[in-house]
Amino acid sequence: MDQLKSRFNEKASALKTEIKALLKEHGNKTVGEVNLSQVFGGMRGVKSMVWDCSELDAIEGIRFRGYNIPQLRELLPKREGDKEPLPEGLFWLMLTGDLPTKEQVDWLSDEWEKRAHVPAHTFAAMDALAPDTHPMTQFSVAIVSMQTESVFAKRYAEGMGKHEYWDATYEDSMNLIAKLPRVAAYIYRRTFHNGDHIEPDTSLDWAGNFAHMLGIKDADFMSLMRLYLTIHADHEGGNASAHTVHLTGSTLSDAYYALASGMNSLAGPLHGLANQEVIKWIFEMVEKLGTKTPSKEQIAQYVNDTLAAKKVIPGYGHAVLRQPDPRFTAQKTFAEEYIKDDDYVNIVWKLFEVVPDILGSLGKVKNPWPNVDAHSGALLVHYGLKEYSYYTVLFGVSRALGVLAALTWSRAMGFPLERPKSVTTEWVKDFISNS
Ligand code: HAX
Repeated sequence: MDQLKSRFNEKASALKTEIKALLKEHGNKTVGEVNLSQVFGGMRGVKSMVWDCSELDAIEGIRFRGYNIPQLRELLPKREGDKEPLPEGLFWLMLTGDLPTKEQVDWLSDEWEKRAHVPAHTFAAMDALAPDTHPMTQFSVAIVSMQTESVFAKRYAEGMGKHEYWDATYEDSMNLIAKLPRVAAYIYRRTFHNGDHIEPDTSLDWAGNFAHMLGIKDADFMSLMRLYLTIHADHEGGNASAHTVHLTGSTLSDAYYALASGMNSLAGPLHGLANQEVIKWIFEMVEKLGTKTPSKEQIAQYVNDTLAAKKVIPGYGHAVLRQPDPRFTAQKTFAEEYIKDDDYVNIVWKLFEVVPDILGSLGKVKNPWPNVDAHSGALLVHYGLKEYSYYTVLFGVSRALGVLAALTWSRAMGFPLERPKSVTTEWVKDFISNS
């Protein structure tokens, strides 16, 4: 058993015993009530699943195993000469609850490199898609096509017992994460660079190698990718992509099916696709106003025009957060440190000064502040990655870390098939008249 798997097994076995005892004694305790607005309103705030890898607070933002983003930036191991955390370290933290050492992270980089082989039929599946297929569609197809490699599916067919589910899911998760940079870079080069692919550089870490295969030759872009792939990884369990992976996985669909489901969910404009929508909307603003240095008044007018057309302001608002997203702030801090005077970054910062007041004045938007997607596009454009339909794939590569760590936990805890109750409007009317 490898060192991460054995560490995980120790932690998971102990927690499973603890949960069993806890449920035996307190299983009937009520943790909250559900009102009709929540039933009709996307289940906001309904406590209905356990997700130990990260936790979201409306004001404080995300914490991964208790650590917030500035702490992760400081405490997670880094590549020599770089200031940004290695995403390998976050995966170790989410899976074990412990901050890893540099040696443990280096071991994980090597382990993922060993598992990175992508089957030939996956490249063929991507090549069979029309060149203008959206990159998220290509990503989802590629992930499902790799299901042929699933250790879980193979061992299930051979009759594996329940006690082995976590082990097979761990193997699938490690293998899948290892393969994603190659697949994602292939999609980028295929779609935007005439299929001029770049071979992996095995001397690099997971994120660094991904940046290398994308073909953007700037050391600061590698640093950005390390930070980007760290901060997008997880946002507790209730967000759409995480919850989708959890739901699909609960049927004992393997990690490949579960991750592909989650990616299809991430591809919606109210969720991960918002990162492409933000920069598209900013490009259209620049085009419409005829300047890359619009005044705050011009920006405010453009924002009001967007709202008058009954559209949302992409990159603003959140179902849980009630403050600027710390992931937005982390990217702003990165831009302050690494990027001097960039027109698109400046627009993002001016939007931050203008949009919250406008959204707040509508009286219905619960969170007028920027979310993670408000900033990422301007950083990518700065380094030359301007093809915005690709942006959600970057988010997806990162999100895999969190949702697959959580999927491994779910199988280790033996969480059952998820099956909430739906009601009809007729039932609701009867309920009201009888209450
Ligand atoms: N612009 C305009 N109106 C907005 C808005 C925004 N950015 N955010 C919320 N509203 C509106 C809602 O559309 C809703 O209007 P109606 O009552 O007319 O339908 C009202 O304000 C109340 O919504 P809410 O309770 O504040 O927000 P929700 O929890 O329902 O939705 C969303 C949260 C993120 C979907 C929402 O804020 C939104 O659409 N934002 C823009 C898209 C976006 O940036 N999505 C990415 C979110 C982060 C993420 O998941 N990244 O991957």
